[in-house]
Amino acid sequence: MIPKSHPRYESLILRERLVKGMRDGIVALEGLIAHGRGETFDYLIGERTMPYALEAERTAVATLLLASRPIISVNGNTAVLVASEISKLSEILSAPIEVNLFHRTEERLQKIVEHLKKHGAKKVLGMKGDARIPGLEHERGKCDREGIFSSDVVLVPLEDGDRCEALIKMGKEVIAIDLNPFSRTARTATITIVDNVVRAIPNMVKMAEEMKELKKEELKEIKNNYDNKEILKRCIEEIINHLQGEMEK
Ligand code: PTJ
Repeated sequence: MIPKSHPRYESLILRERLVKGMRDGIVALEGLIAHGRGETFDYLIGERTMPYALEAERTAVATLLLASRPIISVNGNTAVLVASEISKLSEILSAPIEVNLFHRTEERLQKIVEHLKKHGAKKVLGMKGDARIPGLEHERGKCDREGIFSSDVVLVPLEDGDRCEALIKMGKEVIAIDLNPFSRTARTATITIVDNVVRAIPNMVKMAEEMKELKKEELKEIKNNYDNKEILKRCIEEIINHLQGEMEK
């Protein structure tokens, strides 16, 4: 058992949840490695939501509220880390969830769907796999025709660059949540949220609750004022500042 007094309590609890998720057949073994990479970048930004990330999260919510067919793509890590929060976001935004896996097996897919439903998700797609994202040969190319395939805006926590690029080529707007601001995903997405999913999704739930009352024009204005390149630049500047601060301690 990890004592609450441990200085790295929060971080260790997340690890425990992922390891349990892996033993339960929800998280891919490779998901543990991906989490480790995420932890490193989280350290570099000081394990907090930076102002630029809040701006990206707000714009992401505006974009999802304006979408005609929004969808939330979920993989193993996301399901274990933020199942209830993702379900809540899906409900507020009227955006279905689709399980879409890089290391796809029907058994794991089924387990993730059940896990999400247990945590409040009403509509979970992904089991059909009756369409393909053009240009993707690996399993993540398999998706549902009524879901990701025909969506106009896709929220993708923990993405791999390949699919992000392919979705953009299909004419979709892609919102990525990725702690690595240098990844291909971060560079390709329409909106890049450089934040931990465990902070980003609860932030977005709160924002969606408030912003769903806004007029379309107000949401469009938020979108129009957003510049993803600038956000990534600010993120890297913040990393440099944070490291400089650490050096001077
Ligand atoms: O469940 P599956 O089969 O779809 O497999 C999922 C993984 C994560 C294994 C697969 O998508 C993968 O290999 O991803 P990558 O290419 O390693 O990319 C994961 C990205 O997510 C990396 O850039 C990490 O920095 C980032 N990341 C990891 N944990 C978090 C994160 N970003 C935000 N929040 C996190 N908690």
